This record gives sequence, structure tokens and C-alpha cells, in this order.
Amino acid sequence: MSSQNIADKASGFLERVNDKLLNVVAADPATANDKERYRALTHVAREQLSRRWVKTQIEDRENQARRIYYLSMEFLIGRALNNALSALGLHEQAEAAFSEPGGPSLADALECEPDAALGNGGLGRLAACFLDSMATLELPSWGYGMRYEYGMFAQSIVNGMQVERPDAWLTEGAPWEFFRPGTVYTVHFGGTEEHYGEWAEWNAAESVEARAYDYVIPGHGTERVSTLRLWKAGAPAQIDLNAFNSGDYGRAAEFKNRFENISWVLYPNDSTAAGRELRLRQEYFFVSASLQDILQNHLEEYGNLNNLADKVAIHLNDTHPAISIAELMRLLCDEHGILWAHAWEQCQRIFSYTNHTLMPEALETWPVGLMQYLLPRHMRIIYRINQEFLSEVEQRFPGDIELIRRVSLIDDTSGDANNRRVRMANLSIVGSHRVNGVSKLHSDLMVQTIFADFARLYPDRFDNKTNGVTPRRWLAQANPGLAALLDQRLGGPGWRLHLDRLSALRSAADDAQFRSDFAAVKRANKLRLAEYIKRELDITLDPDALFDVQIKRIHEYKRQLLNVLHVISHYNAIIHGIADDAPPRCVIFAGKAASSYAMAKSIIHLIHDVANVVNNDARVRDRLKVVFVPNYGVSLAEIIIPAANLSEQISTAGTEASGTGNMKFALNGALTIGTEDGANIEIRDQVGADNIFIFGNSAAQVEALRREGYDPRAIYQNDPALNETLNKIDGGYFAPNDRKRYHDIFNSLVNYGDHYQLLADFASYMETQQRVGALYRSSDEWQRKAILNVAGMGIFSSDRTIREYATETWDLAAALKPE
Ligand code: T68
Repeated sequence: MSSQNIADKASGFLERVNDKLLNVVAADPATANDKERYRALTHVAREQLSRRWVKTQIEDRENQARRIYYLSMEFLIGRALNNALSALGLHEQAEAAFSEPGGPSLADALECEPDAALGNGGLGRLAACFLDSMATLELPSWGYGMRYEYGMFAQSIVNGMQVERPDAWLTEGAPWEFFRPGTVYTVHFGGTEEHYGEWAEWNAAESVEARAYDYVIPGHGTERVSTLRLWKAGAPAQIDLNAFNSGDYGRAAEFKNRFENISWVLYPNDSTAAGRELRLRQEYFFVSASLQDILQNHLEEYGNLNNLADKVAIHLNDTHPAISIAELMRLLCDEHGILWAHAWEQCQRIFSYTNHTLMPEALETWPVGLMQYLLPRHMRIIYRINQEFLSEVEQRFPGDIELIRRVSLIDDTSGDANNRRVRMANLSIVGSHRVNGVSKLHSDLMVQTIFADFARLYPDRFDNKTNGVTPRRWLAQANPGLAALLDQRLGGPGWRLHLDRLSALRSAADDAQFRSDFAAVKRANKLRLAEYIKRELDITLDPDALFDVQIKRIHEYKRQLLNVLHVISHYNAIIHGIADDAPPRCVIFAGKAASSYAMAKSIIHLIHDVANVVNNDARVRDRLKVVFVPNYGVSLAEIIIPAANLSEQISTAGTEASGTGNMKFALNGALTIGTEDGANIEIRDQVGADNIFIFGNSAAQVEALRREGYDPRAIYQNDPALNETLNKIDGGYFAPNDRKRYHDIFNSLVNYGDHYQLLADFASYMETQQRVGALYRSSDEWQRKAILNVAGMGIFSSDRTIREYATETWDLAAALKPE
């Protein structure tokens, strides 16, 4: 665009913002503050998105489009405004409109938006990246989820310890929402069911209203948009008027809360099943509302449900929405009079399911008693599905009682009839036509371990869909410096929609000028992060130091503790004068621990105690700094990732299903130090083994050690560096006033079996970190490898992942335009 053209557009844009300030926000454009400007900007974008939304809906109806409905308890969206401006092609003019020196800036307005943190971690963020890609690829697509009043808790650190605060993200209004007053469904709980042959009647004890709130998801490079429909729970309109009329407002309020609490708060557990009644209520609530909505729209369009499976694909993001399978059967049979066999056939054609973890504690099961009490009709439906399924198994494998026990939808292995549980993964597999894992390794292990029996029964049902991330948010928006450099080098902005074009960068790795430009971008990003850390934590970082970053949920399997062991050993080496060749290093952590996860919280505490000692030891000077950045979330990741030199992906091999942070870092030119786990392996395949630091035992070796027995104490005793490090932790070196503070951590490693095998990988990790340091010193070689990492990341676009789902899982190939 010519500069005159931009100036014209900028002044037109400013007029629109000022108009919204005056007419919607009720603020004087001359004196408006950043928050008001943020709201006005939102309204400018919202208006255009709203028009696009209406047009998209009309098109889809006219075309009688087959649609994909993505059901997820979590959507970790982050902020929306910057993304909306980019998608609408308004970003440049918005920046120009607020470019007057000393005047308000676009960046300051953008900062006013709270993150929509309706998710825990990778699973929720993946759902958000998928929405972006589905819209961008112009798939007729809807996301369905929960409109939590409180999202992922906000994390503060007090005396080195995590403190959780509620995330009241809606208190200042929700300018993005489109409330749909006409879209309300009733969701029932409890009561009894009665049977009449093929049909049954459910006499529920309670009813809750589900009210729809829509978020428009803009596609990039297209005028089509998608919808994320979130449900809020409300008391039925006829609230307990008796209590109200008699002035007993306390009772009336209690009554109201009993209904509304369903959508109050996101459960902050990742990787463990919550197991609470309220959680099951949440799951059923959002599933029932979503399926009712899907059926109602289908009926409006076609007048009957005969072609439902031709027009509707529903994806289950993990088992959290798995009760969908029973609910769809209930709706089809009981509410719409369809015969069981036909309904079941449609069901299996409609559903598909993604598994995100192999860890047994995350596999969802519900007590039969609870299910019976809350969802009696569904329990009966699950029994019938199970009966038919097991009789098929019995026919194919006569007499294999153990097989029947293992694959049954009901777990009664405890021997106690009161302890029977519904296995939601088994229900999901039986009710779906496709089941996938999220990286090659994970999908292989999935069919070899947790789902081995099902893979034998239904070999064609299982496949792999390696995760991806949206390059719009994770490169174009988070790293404008690198984006501009890529635009130059790759001949325009097309890589945003065709990420495989990054491969053309391979030749740029050998171009000294490009290497130096690339390094300058990284340095500017590091300065930006250093300024943030100075402002928030008053810690000074040297922008030329190696920025070594591990940001993700705090979990034992992710092994932040292994990183800490390296930090302490490196600190020891500095003090002993045997690390003089190592470059200055800043080790940066961020992440939240589930509120009830004591070990994870202790690891956060330890990081702070270690930081305190290391950062204040005069002998260390600037050669090592340790930082824990509080309140990790999408927006913080957008600042940290572009500034990283080294990406820590060090989970015990076989435990991290995929990882997506690993992709974001490499895409932004960080080198990875990682295990042979999840998508790390596929990243190595793409960037080349010379350009990534892989260390430690493979999944097979980890498994062999578990089987054959493993002696962490011997490793502790025989490795002097490790010995010194662990003794410091155990001896109270980092907690002089509370010397026993980390005794449990020490014990978990040395005396209680070291379940995640940190000590087994320690030596290999240390040696590899030394090679990292040495390479960082030869700066040019480092830059070359960093560029080759970016060049190799083409296939990790979530556009590629969604194309695979569309063709192999959702039968939506016809809706895809050629690449
Ligand atoms: C993550 N899972 C995987 N779970 O850990 C990660 N769990 O390897 C993978 O890349 C990512 O999913 C996307 O596939 C999670 O994030 C949860 O957040 C979660 C939430 C509730 C209950 C269980």
C-alpha cells in the first residue's frame, strides 16, 4: 500500500473509532483512556465480523453444507482484538491511526483486553488453534463449549509460593460476545426413567436453562467466519417465586445459584480426571445444549433427521464430552422416535474422538452410582450399548472373559458392585468411527498400550493426527519483527496461509546478511522480554545471554525439576570455576500448578528459592540468572516465545502426548533441547538431527527400566555432580530457615523410585546442555541452526492438521479448496 493510501485509510479508521467512542462507549475521543479505546476498537471490528457472520450462515444454508461441530470443555483463546484486526485487514491502518508521537498507541489499547482463559493448557489451546484454522480453511465449522464465569485462575507468587486468585474475566464487560436471547435449551438432571419397549421416558428431577453466547472466529485471507458457541447455565425463568414473594431472598438466591453454578468455574486440573459431581454436571450440561442446538438447526434446514449423519460431523476433544454418545442416542430415540439400530448407526458415523494422554490418572471414569443418580436415562443407554458391543466381542472371541472385562464400558474389576465405574474412553471408542492420537509416537503407543484391545477389534478405527499451531497468532502476531523479515525473504505474506513456504528459508541460512537480520530480530524480542521482567519482577537480564526457557503447566512428568537440577549443577560448576567456557545463561520458567497438586507447588517454591540464592550470589555475577514469570497464559507466551534461544521439552519419553509449545518455539527460531517424546521426534525429522538437541532414554528404554527395575539411588551415589546438587536440595542450602522444605522432593527422586526417571537422564541432559552452551558461543553457527528450525516448521501449521481431519476423519474433503 502506498503511504498516502495508508494515511487516508488511517484517518478513516480513526473516524470510525471516534464514532464508537462517542456513540457506544460514551467517551470523549479527545480524552478517552486506553480501556475506552480498546472497547471502541472492539466495536469497529465486531461490526464487520457480525456482517461476515451473517453472510457465512446464509451461504452454508444455501449450500446445505455438511458441518463439523468441535465439542470441547476448553478453548484457550487469549486475546481477540489484535487477531481480529489482522483477519479484517485493518491492522496496518489501526497502527497508523495511533502513530502520533506522544499520543495513544494501538499496543496500549490492545493490552487492556483480558485473556479469555477458558482452558488449562495444551488441550484448550489446541482447540483455539483449530478454530482459527477451520475458519481460515473455510470449513463450515462450529465450536461448542462452556462460558465459564471464571476461567483459569490467576497465579500470584507470595514468598516464592503460588497463590490462586479467581479470574473474573467478564467483570468489565464482554465486548466480543453476541448473546442470543432466542437460543435457550432446557437440560435435565436426576429423577427416574421408565421403559416402554424401544422407547423410554425420563422424569427428571431438575431442569437448568442453557443460554447461548457466540464468539465470532475470523478466518484469515477469507471473508468467512466461524462460530464458537458457549453455554451459560441459568435458573429456569420461573424461579422459586414462593420464596421470592415471601421475602426470603436468601432462599431465592440459593435456588438460583444451584443452577447457575454449573458454568461458574473451569476445573483447573490438567492431566487428572476431576471426579466431582459438578464436573459431570458441566460435561452433560454443555453436551446436551450443544446437541439440542445441532438437531434443532438440522431440523430447521431439512425438516427431518434422516440425513443427519450426511450433514453433521461431531468431534470429541478428549472424553470430556463423551456423554454426547448417550445423549445423541437419547435425543434420537426418545425425543425423535428413531429406532435404536438406525440411531446407533448414525451415531457412529457422526462421532470421532481425540485422545490427548496415555497417563492412567487422566483417563476419565465415573461411578455408576453417580451416573445413575444424575443421568438415569443415560446410564440405561450405556448399559444397552455395552451389552450389544460385548456380545459382538463374545462372538468374535468366544470365551475370552478377560478381553470382555478389559473392553467393557463398565469397570467392575474392584470386585465391589458399589464401586463400578463407567469408562468414558471406551464409550468414546465404541461410539465413534475414528479415534486419533496427537503425534506419531503417541498414536503408536496408544494402540500398543491403553487401547490395544480396541485396536485389535477395530484396527481401521485408529489413526494419527499430529498437532499443529496457527502461524497467524504464533508467528505473525506474536513476532512482527520476524514476520516482516519473512515477508521480505519469502516474497510476501503468503506463508501465513501456506506455512510450507518456510522451507525456502533453507538457503537463507547460508546468507550472512540474513543471519545477521535474523539475529537482530531475536535480540529485539529478548530486549522486549527483559524490559517486561525488569518491570514486573525487578530482575535485570542481559539480552545477550542464552535465554533458556521452559513454560508450560507444572507437572512431574514434564520434569521442570530436571531443569532445576541442571541449574543447580551449573551454579555449582560456576562456583567451582569449572564452567568458565559457558556463556551467560538466563533460565526462565513460567507455569501454573493445579491447586491441589502439592508436589507441583513445591517445585514452584524450589525454583524461587534457587533463583533467590543464584541471583544474589556475588560469585555468579551475570553468568546465571533464574526467573519465574508469574501468571503464565496465552498473552505471556506471546512475549516469551519469540525471545527464547533454547526451548526445554524434556518430559520423560512416552509421557507427553505431543506438545505444541515445542512447535511454537521452533517456529520462532529457538533450538530445542528435548527427549524423544511426543512431537519432538517429528520436529527432529523436519529440522534434521544436527539442528536439535535430543537426549536421554527413549520410550522403549523408559519402559524397560520400569519393567526391569531401576536404581536411582545408585545413580545419585555414583555421579558427583548430581550428588552435590541433590545434597544441596536436601540439606536446606536453598531454604536455610526451613531446611527440611525439600526433603520430599529429594526422597521422591532418590528413595521412592523416581517415577519419571529424572536421574536416569541426568548425565545425558548435563552433557547435552554443555554442547548447547558451546554452540551458543559460536553465534553464527547458532543462527544458522535457528533459521533451519524455522525453515522446517511448515508442516506444524494447524492448517495442515485440520486438512487431515477434514479428509480422513470428518468426510469434509469436498469443502476444502485446493492448496
Ligand atoms: C495436552 N493435554 C497434552 N490436557 O498433555 C499435550 N486434561 O501433550 C498435547 O500437546 C495437548 O494436550 C494437545 O493435544 C492437556 O492439555 C488438559 O489440559 C486436561 C484438561 C482437563 C482434564 C485433563
